[in-house]
Amino acid sequence: MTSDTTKKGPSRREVLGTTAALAAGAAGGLGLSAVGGSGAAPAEAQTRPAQPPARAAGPLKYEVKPGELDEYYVFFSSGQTGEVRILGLPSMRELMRIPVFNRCSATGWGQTNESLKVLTEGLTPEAKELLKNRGGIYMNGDLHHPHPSFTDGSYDGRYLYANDKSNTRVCRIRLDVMKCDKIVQLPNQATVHGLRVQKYPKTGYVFCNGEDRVPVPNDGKILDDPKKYVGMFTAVDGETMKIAWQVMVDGNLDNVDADYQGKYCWATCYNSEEGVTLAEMTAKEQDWVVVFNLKRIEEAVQKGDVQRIGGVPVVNGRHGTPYTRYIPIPNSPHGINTAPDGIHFVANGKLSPTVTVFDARKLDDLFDDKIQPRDVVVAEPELGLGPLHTAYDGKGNAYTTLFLDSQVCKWNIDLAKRAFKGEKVDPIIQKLDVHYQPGHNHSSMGQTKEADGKWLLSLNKFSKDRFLNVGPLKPENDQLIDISGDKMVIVHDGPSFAEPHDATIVHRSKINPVHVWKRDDPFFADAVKQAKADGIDLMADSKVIRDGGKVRVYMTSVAPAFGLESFTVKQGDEVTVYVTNIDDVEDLTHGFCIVNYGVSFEIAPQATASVTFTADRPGVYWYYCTWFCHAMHMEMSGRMLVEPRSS
Ligand code: CUK
Ligand code: CUA
Repeated sequence: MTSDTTKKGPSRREVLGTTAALAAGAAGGLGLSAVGGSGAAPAEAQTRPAQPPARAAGPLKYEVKPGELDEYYVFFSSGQTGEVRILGLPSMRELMRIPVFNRCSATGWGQTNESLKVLTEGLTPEAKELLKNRGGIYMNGDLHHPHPSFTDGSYDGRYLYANDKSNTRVCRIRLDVMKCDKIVQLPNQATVHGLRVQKYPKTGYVFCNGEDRVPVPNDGKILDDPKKYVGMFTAVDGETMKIAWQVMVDGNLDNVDADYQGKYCWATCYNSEEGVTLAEMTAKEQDWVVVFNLKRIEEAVQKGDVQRIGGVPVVNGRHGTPYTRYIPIPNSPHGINTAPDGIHFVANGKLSPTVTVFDARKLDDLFDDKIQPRDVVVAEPELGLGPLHTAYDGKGNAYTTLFLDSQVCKWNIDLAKRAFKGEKVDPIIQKLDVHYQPGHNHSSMGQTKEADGKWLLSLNKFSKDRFLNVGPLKPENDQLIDISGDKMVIVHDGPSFAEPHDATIVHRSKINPVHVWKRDDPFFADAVKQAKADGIDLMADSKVIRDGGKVRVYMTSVAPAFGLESFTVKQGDEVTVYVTNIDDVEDLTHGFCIVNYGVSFEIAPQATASVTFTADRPGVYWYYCTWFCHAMHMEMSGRMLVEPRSS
């Protein structure tokens, strides 16, 4: 794969692809730009027209002028950066970052008491033990799959869920304030990769694929004995963020998606060999899609037909049990995507040039053993090399990324089914070069029953020559594609830092965040409670409360002043500073930073935030506001005076 990427000249395929696009451009009245801007590896640069290519004249407007707002929110994962990013579409401007599994210097995520509660309360006992001498929190995350909550088959604007592959956690972000409010670590599981949510009747469950197989419990008694390793699937309750149940499976689960009926979810599953080396994992010609029967699993949990491991109910869902079915498909599949028609779902071949199309209406019969597993397959078109993920336009077409071919393939589900039955039809409608090596792709509202067929994002793993050289570490390249016409047209290249795997494109009508915090918000309820116990009115009082060796410093912030111009503590005190932003003005955020003390955090309008630290160095330490808030912002400061310990 890598060699294909690194020495990619103008291959025969590219030349062919360009020719095809030229023909298509002429037919569709699309100008040359879609071609001129694409496919150009460095060696080809000289043959490019001297003039920059004109903008694609796709039918959709994609320029968002100053003062105009985007039509869609895009929730981007950030891979190994560990955060969630919000983009506007079609402008592709980055609007905000939501820290989740990372530490954030600007907001104080990972340092404020409010964030530490979120980051620590859902850890397993084993992780708490591990992190005891490491500050209590993981410093890294690998966030792959962000998916908003559903009601009745479409987004309801409540929450966004995402996985951390690196430390087996699942987070929830509140879409009213765009902050993470819950993180749970999954027991009995090593890595959580695929994550999708229940679409109907609502979310409901958050489905979490365990990818790596490990011993359960993983306490060192079993080591190099892979036959005893266990693969696990988890359903988290999206309301309580507690583990609802787990299912023990065969193989390694990769990606997952759910139906539109609330009956099933399905996951791609590789390593049916259950090996631990690359050669072992890819030895067989076949792997599976695993289908989970939600009702049967719930009944088993209710009846107690479970083992309790690590405090959660675990159902045995291996081959031959009533809870799952394993449908054979070609070796090492990757993405799995439910179509907005509520009927079809597609597993992407990765090592196989095919995708496999299933009909969800046949699953009842499969679970009643009236048909064979492969009878659920209704098409298996060959699309090209390295199919990874598929998106939909709601008009019967599918768009599959071809990693090795560096293309997006548009194909028609109905034509693929007819070809599968033996008719002489070609399901492939168009192949478009993307730059380069796409992973996920996403269509506007395409993961809901309200798919609108307007935009497609191709999240490409390599950017190479597409941007100014920034050194050996290059950005990824996210390309915006207009799919509203007969032909796909690339209209925008967007660099992004490591590494948006996945994204969700949500129409702005579905999301309605607040402008200022509500004072009774649960996010800082602990601070409000403590203040009440100390007789403090957070909206008015700035005061120091001494409680033995603990000192609580309460102060307001209102542009351009903190409620305290100085406060005094003793060396060795455990100090908690609570800052309440009493400004009630949209966009008027303050920050609180103590110089040389490593303390810094954000306080948005009407919020309270706090940090606890030990005042272990005596001296004068200025604190200042980090968020430019006023003409006198530079003067928004004060002094912490730390008296030396009297010996
Ligand atoms: S995975 Cu990254 S390209 Cu983690 Cu969704 Cu397919
Ligand atoms: Cu407050 Cu700057």
